[in-house]
Amino acid sequence: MEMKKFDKQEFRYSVAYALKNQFRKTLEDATSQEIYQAVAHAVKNMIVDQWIASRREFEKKDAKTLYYLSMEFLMGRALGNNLINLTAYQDVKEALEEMGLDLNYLEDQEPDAALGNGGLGRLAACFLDSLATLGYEVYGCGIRYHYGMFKQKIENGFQVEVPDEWLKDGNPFEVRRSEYSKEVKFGGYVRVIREDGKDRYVQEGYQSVMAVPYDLPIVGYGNNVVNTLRIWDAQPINTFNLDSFDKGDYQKAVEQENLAKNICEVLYPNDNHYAGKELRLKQQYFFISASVQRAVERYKQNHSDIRKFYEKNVFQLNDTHPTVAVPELMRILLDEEGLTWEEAWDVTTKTCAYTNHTIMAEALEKWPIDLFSNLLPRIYQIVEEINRRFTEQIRRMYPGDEDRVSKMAILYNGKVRMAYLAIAGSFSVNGVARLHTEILEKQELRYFYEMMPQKFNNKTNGITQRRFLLHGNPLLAAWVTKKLGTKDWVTDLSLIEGLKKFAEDKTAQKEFMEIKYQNKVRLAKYIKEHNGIEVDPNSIFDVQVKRLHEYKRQLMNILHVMYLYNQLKENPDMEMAPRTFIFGAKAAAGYRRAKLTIKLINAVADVVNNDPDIKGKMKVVFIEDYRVSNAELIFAAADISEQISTASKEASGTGNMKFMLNGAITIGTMDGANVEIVEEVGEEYAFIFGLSADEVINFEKNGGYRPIDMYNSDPDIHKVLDQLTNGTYSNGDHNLFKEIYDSLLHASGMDKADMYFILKDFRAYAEAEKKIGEAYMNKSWWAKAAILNVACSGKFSSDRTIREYVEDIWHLDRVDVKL
Ligand code: 26Q
Repeated sequence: MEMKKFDKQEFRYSVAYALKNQFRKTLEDATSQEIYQAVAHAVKNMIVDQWIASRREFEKKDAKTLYYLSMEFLMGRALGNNLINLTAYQDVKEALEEMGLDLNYLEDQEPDAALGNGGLGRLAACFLDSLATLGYEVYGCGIRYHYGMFKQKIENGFQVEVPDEWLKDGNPFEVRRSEYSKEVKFGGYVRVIREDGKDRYVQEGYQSVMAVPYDLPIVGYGNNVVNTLRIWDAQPINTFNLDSFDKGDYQKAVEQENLAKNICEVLYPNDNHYAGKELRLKQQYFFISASVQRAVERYKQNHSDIRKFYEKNVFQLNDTHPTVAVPELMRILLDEEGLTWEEAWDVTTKTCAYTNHTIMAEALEKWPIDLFSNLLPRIYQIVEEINRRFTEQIRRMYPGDEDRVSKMAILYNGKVRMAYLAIAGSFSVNGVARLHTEILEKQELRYFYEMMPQKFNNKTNGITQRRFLLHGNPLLAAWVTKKLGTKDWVTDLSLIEGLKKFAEDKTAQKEFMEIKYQNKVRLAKYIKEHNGIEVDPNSIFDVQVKRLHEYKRQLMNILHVMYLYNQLKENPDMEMAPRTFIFGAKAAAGYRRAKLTIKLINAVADVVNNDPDIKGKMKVVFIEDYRVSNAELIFAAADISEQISTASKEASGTGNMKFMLNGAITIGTMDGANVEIVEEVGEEYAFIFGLSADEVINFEKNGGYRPIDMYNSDPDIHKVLDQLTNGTYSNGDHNLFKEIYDSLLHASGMDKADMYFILKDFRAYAEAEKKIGEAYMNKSWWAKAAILNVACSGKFSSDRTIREYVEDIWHLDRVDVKL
């Protein structure tokens, strides 16, 4: 691999040039934001030649192209990551120091690109990093939301959502590509025109917008490969381009302008929850239609037989959100390319592949047919025909089994079931961890698995070690390199198992614990600056950071904190290792119970942190605005990783892997990828507790369990629950947390009491937490366990995940880029 050498002089010149050109300023009078922008421009300048060379090389090889279609790309900051992958981080840091500038400080001037909610969006970002690093061509296709994931403020303990103005100062890395703009049509009706004995379908009376792509570079690590994240923005159709029919229609011009304004305005902040909003479907079709149109156009530039489209292109659907790609590709092949239905279906089902990220019923997309067919009339016709043929096929395979047909139909009960459409239209269906895939095959999608087992496969998630170790934890990264005697783990994480032999080495243990301590000091400083709370870096940092959702059971965590506090109040001299319970989580803006849980955490923090009786033995911190950039600091500083979802509910989890890579020990249930984490590191180096997935599923099938019995029989649980309604944490207000209390003890509407088995698992959880306290007293055991966690994290690199996708699903061609 040959890299261009870093030219310090050229870089300094490049920064000064950008400052002058963009802001007509010199270093002396520029603001920090302007200097960041200028540095970013200089870095983009280092990237563009590789970007161009990569396109040329992929084209020369006629490499197969992956389109990773996703409503979310949770990229975080680009500057530091790009420098890391250009292998220029140190050089640039030094060059900037000579100019009197601090790279870390400049990195902090960049807003996170938060075009995603949580796991699914961040997975897409990790995959792009791995694909470029491994030398495969991909276009990440998504939406250029003007407002990403909201910024979270905590006021009086409550979450307040503030708009995320990430584009306010412009985005120095993006390139607008108006030459690839595509028109996208909504509404109207379909007219059938009879032409030479064939029917032609044309959409009329529609409204349309222009989709304009913006490209962001995705830099591979040390290999000159640069891929593209293409995010589409909407622009009103130029009135000059209106159909002669519509010219002078003022009303329509205004409506189309509004449509363009609305479509890309904001990311829906729901994680794992479907809300049937029309605008959301508009967003989906908007970026899918533009992406598919462009993919077909690009293929046709160098290939003549559209029937072989699938040989050079593959579409990966990131959950069901991009599923309209199936009927949209059909539409283009049928209506614009003139293929027969059989030919078009052959191409489509050899091009599309679907990833499922959840089994939570409330997350499944089911669009009302009237909404769907009014917005996308031609697409709906195609879905009807797909459904007609699909149900016919079911009837052929299972004659007389109408029950099965209704369970599998794409159109059912006035709804379009997007997951079923995705499965019917794809050649591959994958889950994101072994347990999750098994549950799909045996429970949620069992009829589909029975009918087409060959489509189903597992791809256990992964994370990129470039961002979450090399960039996020430079001290540990340097130590790993020193101990292994090589930096090759950066592109081959399996090598990290070489650390195993140091797990019991006293010097290594001391060095490791010292690094963890330094990272805890760094996080403590961040918490002091951003939350105004002092935390003790000598205490155990017990951390739960992830989206707030009932199934993730942040509530169980804070109930345990309340329980522990009660114990300490009764017995202030109780021997225990000091603990800092750290939370970070955004709740969907409309998710009342989740927001109330945030208030509860902050209310408990207020009481506990201000109580002198407990002599600093415990603290509770809620970190405001948890996001990719501060996540990097948090993982590096964690001792304990809380992965306590109700078994069977967390498809995989990826935070669990980021903690492990940074030497935190897991307390968790046997859920999602936790199962595989424990398999790698060994059960004795994790704290596993609680119901198994099978047990949970069995309870659910038999109508739940009786939490009221636990309340009546366990005095500690009784006391904690009563504190929710006796004003202990609410200045005497008995009502504030009543909803939470009720959710644990009483069924309501469709919901069973304690749907997520919090009280059922509480004792086991408290026991596991207690073992943590005891284990921490034994410093050498702890260091060994932590080092083993790092050493056994090799499987969880997204490089491994991507290799499996390439091998089993995508079959991409690897490319070398020389400059
Ligand atoms: C759907 C319809 C309308 C509005 C929003 C949505 C929506 C948005 C985001 C539905 C789901 C999501 C996000 C899901 C998600 O992040 N799932 C997580 O995916 C991770 C990567 O595979 C897994 O590790 C997690 O276990 C899973 O929860």
